Amino acid sequence: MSNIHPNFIAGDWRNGATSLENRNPSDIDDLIGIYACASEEDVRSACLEAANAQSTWYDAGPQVRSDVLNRVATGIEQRAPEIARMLAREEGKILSEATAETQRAAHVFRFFAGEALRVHGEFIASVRSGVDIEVAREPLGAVGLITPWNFPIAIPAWKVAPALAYGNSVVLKPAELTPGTAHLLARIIADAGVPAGVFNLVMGPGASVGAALVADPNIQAISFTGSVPTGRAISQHSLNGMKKVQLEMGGKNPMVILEDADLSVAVAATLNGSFFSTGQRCTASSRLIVQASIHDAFVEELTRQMLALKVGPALAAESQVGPVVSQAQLDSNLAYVALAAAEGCDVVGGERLDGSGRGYFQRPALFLGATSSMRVCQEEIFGPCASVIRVEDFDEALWVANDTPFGLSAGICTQNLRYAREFRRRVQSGMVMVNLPTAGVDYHVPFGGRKNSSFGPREQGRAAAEFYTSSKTSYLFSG
Ligand code: UN1
Repeated sequence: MSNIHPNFIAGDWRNGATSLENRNPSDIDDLIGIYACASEEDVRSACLEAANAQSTWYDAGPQVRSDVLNRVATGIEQRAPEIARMLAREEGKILSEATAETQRAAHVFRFFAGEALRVHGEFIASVRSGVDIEVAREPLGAVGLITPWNFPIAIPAWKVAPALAYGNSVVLKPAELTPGTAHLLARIIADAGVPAGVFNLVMGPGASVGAALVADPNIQAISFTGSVPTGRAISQHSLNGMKKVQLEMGGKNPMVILEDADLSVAVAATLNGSFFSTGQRCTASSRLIVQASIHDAFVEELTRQMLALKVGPALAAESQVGPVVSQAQLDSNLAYVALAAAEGCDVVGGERLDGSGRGYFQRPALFLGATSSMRVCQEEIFGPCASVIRVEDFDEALWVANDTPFGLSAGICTQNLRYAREFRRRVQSGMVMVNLPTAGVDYHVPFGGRKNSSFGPREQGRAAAEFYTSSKTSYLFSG
């Protein structure tokens, strides 16, 4: 396959100096394509062109921006089968999940096509007579967006769409493991009539391409989703350059099961939250905090359903759980399975499985008999593994739920309104789910967390305006 999928810079499709192979984690003998890596010079050029093009895009006005975003949504819908296949093939999500994610991306673009028409300001009476004050929202300029491999179209969509809606220009750096989906999205954005330079795609490793983007003086803000160490490094570099920064990082999300829970609701929510998408979601439920009186019944039913999950190639119709994304991630997951046993847990599942091709398959795992201070209960694993912690009552459950450096999403299964309300009020997380999986969020409401999970303004919904705009307070005296 000699065809290299190029970067998109200043309206041109440009090959980089080097390239990367994109392989299928369901079968690593399947080469999906070869994707260009941007050089430092490419990144510099993309950032400069983005900065130069931004004011034209802003001046074009809300109708033009809204129309373009609507065309992107339509383009995604029209090419949804192709995008979903690519997503499943390069990331390993099963096809139904990949299809749902693709639809979500189209919805996000439609939502922000509407938001482009609803940029609000404020008029405030001055304390001085004859003076009027207006607070307006303006775009930031050129923004750098760095996205992870686990949602290869939804996360680019929920960063690119608001950035463009509010009049910014964009340089997108997708994860090096999943450039194919981002590349298809870039083609759709280019075809939707975005002026040259307003949207740019630079592919390649974070250490070179991402770092060059973060350091570039033409970039006013960075929005990043990924790991805590990378997020921390990005925030420090952004601070040096006085860039605005938004970080979405890890989770160690609790799912509390109280004794009055509807068992089938609790098991369904947990199965989904812990193991669907191979557990590769920052919103995955990785700590199952179960009241003693329901513990055995819950664990028995969850174990039965977990072991019945069909793990297999992402594109096979019968698969319910696809492969782990990469060899490195699989090695890390298997090391955590060994660690759970070493820390004293009773491990169910978790072993490497042979698929039909050479893929990174792993059986989902439960770590029974865990306690909150164990490393497997404190560190994000990012795989199909969940620890089960037995607690006596609601107060202990809440304490354990909050005993983590993360605070993204938190779930509780109960039919008791008092406990549901108390949990909603006192759990230290950005999102709370009652009788629902911790993962799988709506696309039109704020997304984000507390502690090590997030930094900066929330993403998605109307909250996205906080990050992608800057407020300007103007005073007018007419004399
Ligand atoms: C979801 O659970 O629907 O990387 C979205 C992640 C999150 C997105 C989760 N930023 O897993």
